[in-house]
Formats: sequence, structure tokens, C-alpha cells
Amino acid sequence: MSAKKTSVERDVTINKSEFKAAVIKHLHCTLGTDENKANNHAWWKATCSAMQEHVLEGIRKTQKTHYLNDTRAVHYFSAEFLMGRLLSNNLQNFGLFDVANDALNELGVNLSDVLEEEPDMALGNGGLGRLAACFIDSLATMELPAIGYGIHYEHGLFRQEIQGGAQIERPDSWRDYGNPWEICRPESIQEVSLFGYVETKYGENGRIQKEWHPGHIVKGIPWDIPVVGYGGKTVNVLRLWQSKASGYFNWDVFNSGGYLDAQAENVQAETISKVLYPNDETEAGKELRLIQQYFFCACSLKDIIRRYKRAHGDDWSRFIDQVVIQLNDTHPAIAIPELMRILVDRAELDWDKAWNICTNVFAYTNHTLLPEALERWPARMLEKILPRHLEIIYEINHRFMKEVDKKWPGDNAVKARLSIIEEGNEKMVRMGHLSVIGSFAVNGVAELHSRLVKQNLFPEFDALWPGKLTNVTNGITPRRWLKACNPSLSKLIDKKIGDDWPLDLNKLAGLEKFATNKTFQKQFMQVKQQNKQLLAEEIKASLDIDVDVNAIFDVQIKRLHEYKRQHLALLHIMALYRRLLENPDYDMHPRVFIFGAKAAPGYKLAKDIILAINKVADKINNDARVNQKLKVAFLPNYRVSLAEKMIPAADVSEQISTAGKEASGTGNMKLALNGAVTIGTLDGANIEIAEEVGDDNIFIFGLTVDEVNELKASGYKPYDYYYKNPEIKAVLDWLETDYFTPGKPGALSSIKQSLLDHGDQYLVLADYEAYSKAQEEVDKAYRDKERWAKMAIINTAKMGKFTSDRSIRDYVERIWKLDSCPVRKG
Ligand code: 475
Repeated sequence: MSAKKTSVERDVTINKSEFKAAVIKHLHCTLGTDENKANNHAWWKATCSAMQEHVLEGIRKTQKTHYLNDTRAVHYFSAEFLMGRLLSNNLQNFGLFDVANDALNELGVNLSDVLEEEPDMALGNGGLGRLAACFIDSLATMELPAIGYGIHYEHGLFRQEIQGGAQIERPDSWRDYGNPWEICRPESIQEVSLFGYVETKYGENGRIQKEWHPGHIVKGIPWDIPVVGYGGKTVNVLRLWQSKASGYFNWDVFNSGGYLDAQAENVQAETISKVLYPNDETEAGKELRLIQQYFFCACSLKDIIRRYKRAHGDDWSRFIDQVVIQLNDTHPAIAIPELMRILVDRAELDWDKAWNICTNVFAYTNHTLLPEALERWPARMLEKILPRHLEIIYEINHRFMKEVDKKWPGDNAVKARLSIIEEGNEKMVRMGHLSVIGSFAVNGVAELHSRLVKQNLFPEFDALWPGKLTNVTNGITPRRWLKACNPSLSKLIDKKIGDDWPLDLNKLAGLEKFATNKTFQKQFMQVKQQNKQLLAEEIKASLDIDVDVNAIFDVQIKRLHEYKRQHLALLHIMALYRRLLENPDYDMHPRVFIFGAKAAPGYKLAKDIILAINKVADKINNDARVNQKLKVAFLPNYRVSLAEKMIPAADVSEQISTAGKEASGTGNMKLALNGAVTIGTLDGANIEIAEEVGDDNIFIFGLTVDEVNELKASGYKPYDYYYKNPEIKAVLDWLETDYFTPGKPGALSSIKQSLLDHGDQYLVLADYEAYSKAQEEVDKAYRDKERWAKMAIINTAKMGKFTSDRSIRDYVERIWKLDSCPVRKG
């Protein structure tokens, strides 16, 4: 072995017998049970508690260090954090995974089984929430002072069951049996006001004073979730707020309104943090959602200001040096008028000073261009829930309109486009506009996306404030998404290039020179085969489907959305089925198409696509004429912990969104990192992945953004494709029969209708042929074992750019201007 070996320096050193003793101690003293009685759940809790000793010590040291150094810190505001499981990650990051494994082994307990006991912390929908989780991992790993702020949802994203092929939603109850990681901090409880009215007063010297008389006050209880950096030195926290009734209730306000009674008060207050809205990329427009957003922003700002005042008293002059707040999409945008309210109404700063503070504190990340996802709140709703904030928003807008008039004198059209207020039947507040105006930096999440944010979403803002709109390409944490989820591949990489790649992912480039080495190819593909075997067992256990590990494992995992085009993959699967039926000798390498996806409960067509995938799967998997070559598996309840099992086993990664629609994607990065080869469109970060791996190591197909626009401008007619391509016609017609839904013809016809009669908004039919051809190329490439192994290795080797450490470095250097703050022993 020629490779140089470097070991990661670690803060916690504890050996096997000490670990054993700690676990036993907690089994006895924390759980009140013993080795003979304990089941896996008890072992899990005891192991967590043993770890928590080190975690708490890490938090204490980290906070002390940050306090003594009076550090500037980033505050990551996000309505979602999709954390997944914590035990294996924390063991991994403390460098204690193998120690724990051996210790539990000696106790007759299997660590993998114990890890399976942990419910996922699924406080997010998809990409945006998981990105937040990867980012706080990187922040801790890079020893940066940072805190995540969000909501302590009692119920995270729903659990998905599949019944008769259809999605059924069940409540998620991740903390029903207690969560060993979270720490309640009653000493930091905050109170938040809602509803009521604003009184205008005239103070001495004629100053107008506004006083908000709230109708309702709720308590925010902070729960801290530890975020252990790799190496275990810095342990930051994720602070999540739980709502509780405060006991305060303004009867004057509510008796006159008459729509709440004392009984309802507790329920109302506790409802705020009850459940995560399960809509990915659609704006729900619900009152409770706005209250959730304001609730966590107001608690978090109070928390930040309390901490600031402890060090700096009432002197606001250093606030912008100490505090930067990153808004994860517009969900926390209400923090902007809230900070203005605190500064103007409470601290009595004059408007310009307050605005200068705000616009130096906030930065905003946009995650989507889909019009239905851009948040707009009815002005009337804001007026009812947050009357003072609406006034402040009007004032921000008034002053902003004057600025616009200076740049484009008398141009009312540009004013209407740029205004925070959208006039119309119902006045709406545009949260994206508010976020751009109230922030000092705005970023998209991949090169293409950021260009489209500038060109299409906020063109005049870019002209008004050149340089404010920028790009930070997303990333993923290689600790969770390679080291922890794919131990076999990690060990192989360690042997080849040393074990410091989790901290410096560009080191993976060192694998490239082995891409054509026969021995390494064999080892790499053997690991893939083992991982496929493990997933095959999972598929058998969960769906009772036998899959052949020699088949191509073709994986599409992401939220179900028309723009992500799971139905494009489905049409192609049906076409393969049809080709095999028409010609039993049809030449293709056996393939297993594997899906994981949740649909928003109210998204009818998305649920129909899930039903269709399952119905087509049933037919194909049970059809002896084809099922040696073709299988389809839809794994229910896709979530972080399931992703960790699917990703290491994938040969092919499906990234087939309509060009211009997927802001970045991050699953694309996770799959490529684990040696899957992408079939994808020139969309989001796929473009940057293609740049890294080179055209020979990715299957790019389909319309580009410009071609999509041209086709739409020239009048796209999906029926043309239907009549021109007999295969498209055949599969769409097939969907309408009762072949897949015996006795229920038409059960799947909504998909055909959306593609033909409703205009095929996402150009599925326009891209079908190119996709089908690209899939033939995939088939050909896979059959050439050496070629495929080389492609897979190069994909892993070239993913260095996509570590979230690089994304965080970009934010730190270009936006946050933070210094790292090493936490020392002792
Ligand atoms: C993009 N979620 C991915 C990822 O940047 C990108 C919106 C509204 C309400 C609730 N959830 C949302 C999103 O917009 C979202 O998840 N966007 C995703 O963000 C991280 O990689 O392309 O679709």
C-alpha cells in the first residue's frame, strides 16, 4: 500500500472497557434496568446517554470558549432541520464508532440493531431541511461559532404507508418515548406576542411612538440538540422552540373579537409547534404557518439579543459585528420587520440607524423559482396577527419605493414589479422581495439557479444593487453521506489514500489514478455489490420482492413532484416492459428501478404517480415473462435513514428534472459520491457535477433551459409527441386501460391527462425520446464492466467540490465574514 496515512486528531479518547462501563452505568442509573432485561431500545438509550456525557462536556467547553472570545457568530434561521438519526453520527464524529461496536459486541449486543432503534428526527420536508442539517454539521466541524434556530415540532414529516399502492399518511411521533439528545433550557424561555392592535402616541419633542397591545402571548421553550463536529472538539447546538400557553390573555381584545375562549387558549398556543407543514415547494397560505414562522423568529431574536446584551449592554453599535443571521428561504423573513420593531419601538433607535443594522445582519438564500413556492401573505392576515409588523413593512416599502424612483424616475411599472406589496383583489405581501430588500446578500444554490434568480426572479434588484445577488453552490456532509453510511467504501478509500478525506474531500481526487487499475476496480465494485446485497435484503423484508444484485440498481429518491419527473421514469419503465413483451429476446441488462418519495398530502397528481408506480411495479414484478430482466421497487417512507441504505447501493442516479426547475439538488451529490453514475438533465447542480466528472462519466440528456424556453414560447404541443412516437402513445394509452388496475380502468388516467390535455407543463413528452436513448447508453456502458467501474470510481473521486465544508467556506468568506474559534481541551 503506497498511501500515506493520516489520523484525525480527536478530543475524546476512551477505550472499550470504559465505554462498556459507561453504557452499563446508564442502563442501571439512567434507565433503571439491567443487562438481562434490556432490549435493543434500552441499549440504544444507554449508549446515547454514555455519549451524552461527552456531548455535554463538548457543549460546555464550546460555549465557554465562544463567550470568552466574544466571537461573531452565524445564526442559521430555518423552519426545517432534517437531522435523521444522531447516534451513529455522534459516535462517528467523536471517533468512537469502532470502540462502541466492540464494547457492545462484548456485551452480546449488535450495534447495527441498536442504531435501528433510533427514530429519525424528521423536522423537515426535503432538500432545504437536509441542507440545513448538513450545514450545521460543517459549521461545527470547521469550529465556527454558529447556532441553528428552528421549531421543536412535536410531529415531524408524516410517516408514509402504502396501502393498495396508494400513499397513506400517519403521524410521526419521534419523541413519544423520549429523546435522549435534547436538553431543555427553562432558564432561556422567551415570550412572544400575537394579535391585538397598535396604539399611536405622541411623546415629548413630538416623536411619534407606536405601542403594540398584543391580544395573546405565548411562551417559547428552547430545546437544544447537540451538533458534534468531526473530531469532537466543537459541539454547537441547534436550538428548537416549543410553544406553550403563557397564561397571558388580553380579555379586552378578545371579548370584543369574540373568537377565542379561555379553554381554547392552551390548545391554540400549543398548536403552534405541533406539526410540520408537509408541503414541499408550495406555499400553504395558512394562518398557523405564519404564526409558526413568527414564533420561532421572535424567540430566536430575543435569544440573540439577550446574549448580545450580556456582553455589550445597551450599546447597539457592535451588534452588526457580532451577529449575522442567515434566512433559509423566506420562511423566516418575518424576522426582518421583527428586528426593526425591536430597534425602533423598544430600543428607540431612529429608523435609519435601525435599518442600517437590519440590512447588515440578514442574508437570504433562495431555494426555488417555482412560482407556487414563493411566499406571499395576505396583508389582511398580517394585519390581524402582527399589526405592527404590517405597518413596518409598509414603511420599509415606502422608503424603498423612493429609492426605486431615484433609479427609474416615474416608472410605475418597475415600481409595481419591485414593490413588497402586490396590489390586486387582495393585497399581498411578497416575502421574497422583503428578504432581498432587508438583506445584505442574497444567494441561489447552484450556478444555473443563481443566474436564473438574477435574470428571471429579481432582475431589477440586480441592477439596483450590483453584487448583492450571488451564488453559493450547495454541498453535503461527507461524514454522514460517505463515512457513516458506507463503511465498506470508506475503509477501502482509507486504505488507498489515507483517512483524512472526510475533512478535505478534494483528497478523493487521489483515487482517480486507480480508476483503471483492475484490482482497485474489482475492490470498488465488490463493495458496491455488498451494499446492493444489503439493500436487496431490505427490499425483501419490506416489500417481499426478490431482486438480483447483478442487475443495475437504478435509484430515484426525492420528494414526489411533477417537475422532478418521476413519471418520466415511469413511462420509460412501461416502455421497457412493453418492449420485453413484444420481443422476449429484447436485449437489455437486468435492471431494478428503485424509488423512494413522499407526496404532499394535498397534491393529488403526485399521489396518483405513486399509485401508478406501485401498480406498474405489481404487474411487472409478478410477470414471469419479464421479471428476470425488470423489477420495480417503491420503498415506503423515504427518509434520511432509508436514504443512508439506498445511496451506497445505487449504480444509477436519476436526476431528471425539467431544466431550470431544480434549484440544485443534493441527492445527486450523495449518489455520485457513493459511486453511482448520473443520468440527468442540464439542471441545478447536475451541470456542475458534469463539469467535475467530465462528459464521459455522466449521461446528460434532454432540453436545456434555453431550449425549454424556446419550445414553450413557440407553443409546445404535447399531442405532437403522442402521435409521432408510437411508444409514447402506447404507454399513455396503456395507463388508461385496466391492465395495471384490474377492474378499475381509468384509475391511472390523470397522468395521461396532465401530459396531454393539461399541457405537460414540465415537458415530459418532449424529453422522453432523449431520456430513452440515454438509458440505452447506460445499459451499454454497464455491460462493459471495466468501463463502468472506471466511471463509478471517477464519480467518487471527483465529488470534492460538493462537500458542505466548501459551501460553508464560501458563505464564511464571501457573506458571513466569520473566524473559526478552536475549542481546546480542558
Ligand atoms: C430545492 N422547500 C433543491 C434544496 O437548496 C435544493 C419550500 C416551501 C415550503 C417548504 N419547503 C420548501 C424547498 O423549497 C426546497 O426544499 N427546495 C430545495 O432546496 C436545497 O437542492 O433543488 O428544490
